[in-house]
Amino acid sequence: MPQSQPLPLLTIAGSDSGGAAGLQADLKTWAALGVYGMSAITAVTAQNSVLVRQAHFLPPEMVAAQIDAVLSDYGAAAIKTGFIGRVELIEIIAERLAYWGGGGGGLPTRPTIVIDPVLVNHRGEAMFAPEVAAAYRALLFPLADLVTPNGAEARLLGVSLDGQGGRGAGEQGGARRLLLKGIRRGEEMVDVYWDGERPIELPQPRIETGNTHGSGDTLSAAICAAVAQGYDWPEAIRRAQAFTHAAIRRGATWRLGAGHGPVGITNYELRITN
Ligand code: PXL
Repeated sequence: MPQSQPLPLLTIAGSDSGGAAGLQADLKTWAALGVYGMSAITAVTAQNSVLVRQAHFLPPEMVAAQIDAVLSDYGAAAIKTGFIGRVELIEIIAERLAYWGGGGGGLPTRPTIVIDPVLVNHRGEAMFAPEVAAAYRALLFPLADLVTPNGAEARLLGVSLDGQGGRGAGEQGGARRLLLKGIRRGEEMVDVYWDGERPIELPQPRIETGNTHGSGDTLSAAICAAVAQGYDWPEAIRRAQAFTHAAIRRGATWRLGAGHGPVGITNYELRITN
């Protein structure tokens, strides 16, 4: 059988030495979904399931060089950003995304851009100075096809949807589309999608486990892949939710690390059919 062309996807994200979140979660998700993953590293973190011990941010020119190297050769059907954490990195990433997305580098089609605004740790505590959230809004929101904050990040970014503290239709901060991730409602976890028209609530049964490290990254990465594969946004989000749900279920009872354990990213379709 002839092989179809792989879809190249780029994550601009931090390394999680523990392999649970960050670019490791993105690349595992993309491998499981059968797309071709690439990475531009923003920061190297020394972390495990218990804590982030250190973060070393790369120089802006090095982040730009990685983005330019891969896009000028492989191109990308879609791009996701994750852990960035510094205003000067946001500035250079926004500049390079505007260049490549605006046709400057001669890409045949504009890559879809998903911004996962990583601003808090898993306890919901802010990790960076307030200027970082402001820079996301000013520089990355206008370039984004979708922004995927959790509840705590939405508050730091000043975005809200109807029924989540907003007035009227909500405040989307200039982003074209928003996905508010992981709102707990009784025995359900609800993600709310909003494209400026009406919010779509997407509930999932809650899985009782502490092993959710990387779940937000996995969801955003899976959405990025599904949109690149041609699904419309609500359907891409549904498929990504199913994928993430399967990852949380797979890791729900395992014991990896003493703290906030990782999700079990896996090719669940292969597991089901084999
Ligand atoms: O899950 C968000 C996240 C993503 N990437 C890196 C992180 C974190 C959370 O701490 O450290 C590198």
